[in-house]
Amino acid sequence: MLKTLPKDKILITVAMTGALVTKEQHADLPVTPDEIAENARLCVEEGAAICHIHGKDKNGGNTSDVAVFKEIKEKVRAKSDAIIQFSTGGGPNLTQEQRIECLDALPEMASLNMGSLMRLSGQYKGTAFCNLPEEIETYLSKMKRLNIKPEMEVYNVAMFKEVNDIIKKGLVEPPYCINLVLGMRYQGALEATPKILTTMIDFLPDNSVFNCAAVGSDQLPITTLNMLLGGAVRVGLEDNIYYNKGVKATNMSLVARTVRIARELGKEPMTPAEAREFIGLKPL
Ligand code: KMH
Ligand code: ZN
Repeated sequence: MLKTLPKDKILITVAMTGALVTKEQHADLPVTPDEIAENARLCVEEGAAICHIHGKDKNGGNTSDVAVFKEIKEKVRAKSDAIIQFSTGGGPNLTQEQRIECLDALPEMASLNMGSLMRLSGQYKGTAFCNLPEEIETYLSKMKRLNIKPEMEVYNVAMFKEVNDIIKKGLVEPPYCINLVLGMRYQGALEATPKILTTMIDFLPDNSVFNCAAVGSDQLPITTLNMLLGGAVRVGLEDNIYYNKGVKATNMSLVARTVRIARELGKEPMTPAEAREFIGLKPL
């Protein structure tokens, strides 16, 4: 059986910064550790429990610098009790060896990408977002050693093979946090449609807590559908910079809208403490 959320609860992740959005595209994108920490505080106030975080260098580029991740962690923790989840997807400029380095800053959770996709646009067109089975296992064993809970990022049904393999090998503990990422413009990624979301849910292993991220204008309808189906919701500027057509969002406005919709459906947002208990993290 899936570990669906209690009917009266919603669990919200905010993906605040991402790898691909720039300050030029969105002036309010939080990039520095101070900006990320303040956004995290405000998003938790609005109802987010988990902050998914990418690190940036002084020029706004993706970085693997552990010192940056340590500073982010310290500053976020000083302002809120958000569950801190670092991205090991990093960004297209980073190597496998670099992407894993953020784990040394000891986040509570980290993303774990469950297979490979091909980039289709921009400077990195034709280069793979590469996550081979042995690389997934390397990431996982470091997470296990450092007591960091993985959130498995699954972009298509083929990636459930990797999910099932690591479960069979006992490399990941239940409940399994799985983020269904739909609508990425990469070859091998699936569209964000209701049919694809429900199909992906059919493939989830028992004891999964399932989250959903959907890109661009699909974020609102598809994450709302996931909420109705007993899953968690990921919103934020990493996946979508618009509140509605032509109107820029902020991380806080996207979280606040999710909470309003949830409340109309009789659901209250889990606090970070409640979310820690639900997904099996140690209390702070
Ligand atoms: N933006 C997607 C690539 C990661 O950072 O590791 C999903 C993601 C994965 O957030
Ligand atoms: Zn990310």
